[in-house]
Amino acid sequence: MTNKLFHSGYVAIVGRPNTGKSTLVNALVREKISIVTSKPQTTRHRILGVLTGDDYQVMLVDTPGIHAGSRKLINKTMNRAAVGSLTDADLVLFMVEATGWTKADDYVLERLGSVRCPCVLVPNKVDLVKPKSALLPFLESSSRRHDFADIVPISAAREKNLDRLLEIVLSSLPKGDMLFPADARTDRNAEFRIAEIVREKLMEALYQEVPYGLAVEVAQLQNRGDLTLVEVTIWVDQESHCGIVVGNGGANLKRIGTAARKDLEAVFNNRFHLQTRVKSRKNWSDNARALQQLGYEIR
Ligand SMILES: Nc1nc2c(ncn2[C@@H]2O[C@H](COP(=O)(O)OP(=O)(O)O)[C@@H](O)[C@H]2O)c(=O)[nH]1
Ligand SMILES: [Mg+2]
Repeated sequence: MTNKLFHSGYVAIVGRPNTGKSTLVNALVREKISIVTSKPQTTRHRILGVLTGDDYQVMLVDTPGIHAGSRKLINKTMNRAAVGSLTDADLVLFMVEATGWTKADDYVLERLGSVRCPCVLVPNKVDLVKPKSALLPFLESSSRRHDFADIVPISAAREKNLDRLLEIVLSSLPKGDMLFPADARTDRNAEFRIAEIVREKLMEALYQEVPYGLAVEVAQLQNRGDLTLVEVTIWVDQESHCGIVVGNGGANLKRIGTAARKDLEAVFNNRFHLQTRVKSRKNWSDNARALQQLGYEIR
């Protein structure tokens, strides 16, 4: 039976790559749910951040950035995951950068045309708007682009105006039951989150095309009281990238492993022993079977 006083619903967070969608989910849930780097196309999956209050539960749907271009299967899969999340959303937050509207934002807006639920425009990174007086004209011109239910400028990284955004999110929720336990913060399991944290460190440390050809898989996970033992396999899609990832005398991989371990220990509140191995699998990002094995939903 539906609890009359309880509200719950899905809020899809969409936008072109790099606008700060994952940063927003982490800030609202107050935990690292989704990895963040300065590189576009960091988020590859649809990831839920769950925020529960006394009388509500919001499922914040972090999505891969919607983008034109690459025909690789992984890119199509990412776009489909993002656009698919719009179907069952009760509210859409469309994130752009407050520093300026781009063609890539138009591309996303075209895909929002058929969405039935209200769409709130969320211009992020207001801290970067210079001079400050440029914000108002940006908001005015943006409001003419679509019939937005509201426009809420924020800084996700500096946690500016998130209270106002949360108010709007909560007021949009339909009556509904709790779908996740009250203490859940995400729908993703430990293996997924561990692999993602390692991928975040890899993406930050590597350049050019190497980060985009990476996948991380947890091969072994063992809990021994206050120590967690993890073995991960890092997949690259070209043999020549193995050496780049490992670095001179293994220096790169060591640095990446140390950074990942620190984060894992903070997120899971436990000690970690992390072992990494690099393997190559040619063109995995364009291979349906490989993608499926690595947890991508191919439909
Ligand atoms: N200056 C500034 N940078 C931000 C803000 N929010 C996110 N970023 C940065 O923008 C980059 C992309 O963020 P991310 O959350 O991964 O974007 P996503 O691709 O949309 O998920 C990262 O370097 C973030 O630190 C913000 O409010 N201000
Ligand atoms: Mg992201």
